[in-house]
Amino acid sequence: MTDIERVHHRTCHLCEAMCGVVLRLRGREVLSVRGDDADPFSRGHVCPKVVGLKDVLDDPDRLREPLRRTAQGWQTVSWESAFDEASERLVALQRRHGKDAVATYYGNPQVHSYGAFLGGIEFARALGSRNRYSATSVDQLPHHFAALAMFGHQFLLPIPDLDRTDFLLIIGGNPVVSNGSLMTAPDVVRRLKALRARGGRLVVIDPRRTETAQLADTHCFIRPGSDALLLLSMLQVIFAEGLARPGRLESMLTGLDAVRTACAPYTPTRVAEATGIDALTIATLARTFAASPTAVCHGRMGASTQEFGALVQWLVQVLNIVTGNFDRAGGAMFTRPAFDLVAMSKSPGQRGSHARRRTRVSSLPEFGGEFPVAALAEEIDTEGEGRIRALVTVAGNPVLSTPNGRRLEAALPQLDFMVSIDFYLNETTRHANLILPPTYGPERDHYDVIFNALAIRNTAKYSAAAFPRTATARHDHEIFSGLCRGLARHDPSRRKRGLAALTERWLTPRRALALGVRFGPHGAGWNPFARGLTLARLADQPHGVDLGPLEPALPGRLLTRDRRIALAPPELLGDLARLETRIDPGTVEPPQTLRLIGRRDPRTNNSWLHNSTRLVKGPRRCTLRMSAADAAARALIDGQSVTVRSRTGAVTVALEVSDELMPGVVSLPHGWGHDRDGMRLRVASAHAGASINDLTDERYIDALCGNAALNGVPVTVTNATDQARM
Ligand SMILES: Nc1nc2c(c(=O)[nH]1)N[C@H]1C(S)=C(S)[C@@H](COP(=O)(O)OP(=O)(O)OC[C@H]3O[C@@H](n4cnc5c(=O)[nH]c(N)nc54)[C@H](O)[C@@H]3O)O[C@H]1N2
Ligand SMILES: Nc1nc2c(c(=O)[nH]1)N[C@H]1C(S)=C(S)[C@@H](COP(=O)(O)OP(=O)(O)OC[C@H]3O[C@@H](n4cnc5c(=O)[nH]c(N)nc54)[C@H](O)[C@@H]3O)O[C@H]1N2
Ligand code: SF4
Ligand SMILES: [Mo]
Repeated sequence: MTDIERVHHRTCHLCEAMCGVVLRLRGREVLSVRGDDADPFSRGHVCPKVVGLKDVLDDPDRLREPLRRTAQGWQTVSWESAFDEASERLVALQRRHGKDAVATYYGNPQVHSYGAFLGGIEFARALGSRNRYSATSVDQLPHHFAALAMFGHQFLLPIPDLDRTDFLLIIGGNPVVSNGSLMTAPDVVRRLKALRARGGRLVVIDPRRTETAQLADTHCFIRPGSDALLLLSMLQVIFAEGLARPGRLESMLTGLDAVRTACAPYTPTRVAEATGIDALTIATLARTFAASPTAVCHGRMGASTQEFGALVQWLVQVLNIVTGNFDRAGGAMFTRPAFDLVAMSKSPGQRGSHARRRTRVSSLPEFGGEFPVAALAEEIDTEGEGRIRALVTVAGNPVLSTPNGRRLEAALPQLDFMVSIDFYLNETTRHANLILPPTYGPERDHYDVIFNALAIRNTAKYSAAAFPRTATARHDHEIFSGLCRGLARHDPSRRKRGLAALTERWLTPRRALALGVRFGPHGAGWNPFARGLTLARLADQPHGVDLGPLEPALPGRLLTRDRRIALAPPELLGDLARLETRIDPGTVEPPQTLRLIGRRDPRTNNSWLHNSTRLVKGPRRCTLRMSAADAAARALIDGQSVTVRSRTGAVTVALEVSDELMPGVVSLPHGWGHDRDGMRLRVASAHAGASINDLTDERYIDALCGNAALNGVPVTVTNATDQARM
């Protein structure tokens, strides 16, 4: 049996693009991975990272059994004793200090596995702590914030209709490298080229001339953090010149006049200096956007993880709406996914919430039941009633991925107990008392409950596991249920009885998925003879099914109380006062200050693919890029070692002089810094790099929603060898 070669089709789970892949297998071995030409959505496309499907699977450093930290080092333990110890300790700490004494942090890959996603919801419920954190608040929280305020649900995220638009304005996104975000679009390069081939235009606003900017018709440098000013001023031009034409949307809006009034002071001349974009360019951009037959503005990471992220994501949609480019082909549209999370979470409590409570130390607002992760370290290391005593991390590496990682790193040993669900002993999990390693991608079945909902076409695909998990391995959801069972064992008050207990046992993630698909908008429903989707029918279509382009969905899809789009939510209008301080010439910085921004590389995936030799080999990637003018002003030369300093720390890296960078801005990729003590990732340690989040600042946030401002951090850069003299 093991000699026989098989072919297996699935979806790559590594990023948001959902590429179809073909694995050639022999037994449990993956012989090769390539793109699936028959996948109607990705049409054979894959990126270099796809080898991560095989390399992580085969990685000798990948954990395969639970580990327990002892005075003598790491010891393997059985699953049952790991579940028992973890739940006993968690229950004991919660009894003593209250349920909130145990915090959770869910990282990015959790949303790339439906089992981890659905199981994670169950576990959080069983734990009952309000101290919940996730990668959302170092990523797309401003999108959820704007969606809740404008459309009435945190997950009603408008997606750019990439394949049909005539004008794509990208603010702070680099899809050519990231493969698209909040815009699931496999083979995005081909789609961007197709846009230009059909006479459309691509405009990129970014402080770096990125790989995407290089494909664009126009690229404008912008000073980090000033995008809200740019958008306000584009809107000012559009209103002042009578170019606002919301069309059929007009009857579905509230607040049009309030927005017009709010934008009025932001003339292009007034914001030109603060944004670094001249007034004529701003006015022309506004006019061309408004005049285009269809157009769509898409703001992503760089526009989100900055001081005014929520304002930006709001104004992006205001721009789309007032120009009539919303809920219509070629504009920003809502998806209608086969597993429709929005339809399933319509109760007021599930739609999202803001500032129902605040963090203990810095009073940061809750959003959607979570606190901003920028507050995690101080909630652990600040003494007093309500301190976090224990932490459960899932699929995350917050020491490298959240602002001021050094502070979090120092805080973790102060915990009484820590559990990590992860198959790597990484910069974060090495502080855990117990590490519970789940199965990896191809070992489990797959359906994208999140990314199908963010895709530029409605699609659905279910992939079986490439091979069954081994008897000693556990899926994420099995780990969660092992922990839930343990919590109930050690605390009988959490035990479910009767129907609730039966439902809990019966409703596995797979059954929840199957029900969601069957009763979703494309589902077969109760009738076994009806056409329409079921999980079983999807399983028979290993390349996935195309459910067509995005379709207008308004006003039906809106979940605001008055069923209208709130164009001028008071909390966002109110935040303009904070922005106003940024155009004030009184806030000029010392001339040596530079603004630090992030960067992604085609061969990395946040912090966790650096243990693949194939992916990390080649030229050094963790370099500080700086414009020639800034380098000359500091007498720095290409290739030399430089020290970058911020309020929170310093790192030393190689300098790369590059004409890509706007003068005054430097860029360092995130996810590196694998030189921490006690690391076991052999390949990654040899390519350690430095962590940008040793420089980012937990106090530098978007004060409205609490998202970390990872971009635009003030830093200084000096010759590393000068250090001794300073
Ligand atoms: N290869 C690779 N692909 C990935 C990932 C990865 O690590 N590697 N990570 C995945 C994840 S988790 C995500 S969320 C997505 C993110 O996908 P993208 O949003 O496309 O992310 P980035 O490539 O970081 O692009 C952000 C851009 O914003 C710019 N920027 C920084 N500050 C500002 C600013 O103030 N204003 C403006 N206008 N621009 C600014 C940066 O220069 C950068 O080009 O990528 C995903 N895909
Ligand atoms: N300065 C700066 N910081 C950033 C960013 C930036 O652009 N600049 N980007 C931010 C963004 S967009 C994101 S999403 C975050 C990501 O930050 P995090 O989500 O905190 O971390 P990752 O680096 O994605 O690490 C994921 C971990 O999950 C594990 N893992 C992988 N698959 C699975 C699985 O199926 N189950 C389990 N249990 N574990 C798994 C991996 O081994 C790895 O340890 O980083 C953020 N941090
Ligand atoms: S683009 Fe994303 S989904 Fe496609 S192969 Fe690369 S990592 Fe996988
Ligand atoms: Mo992300």
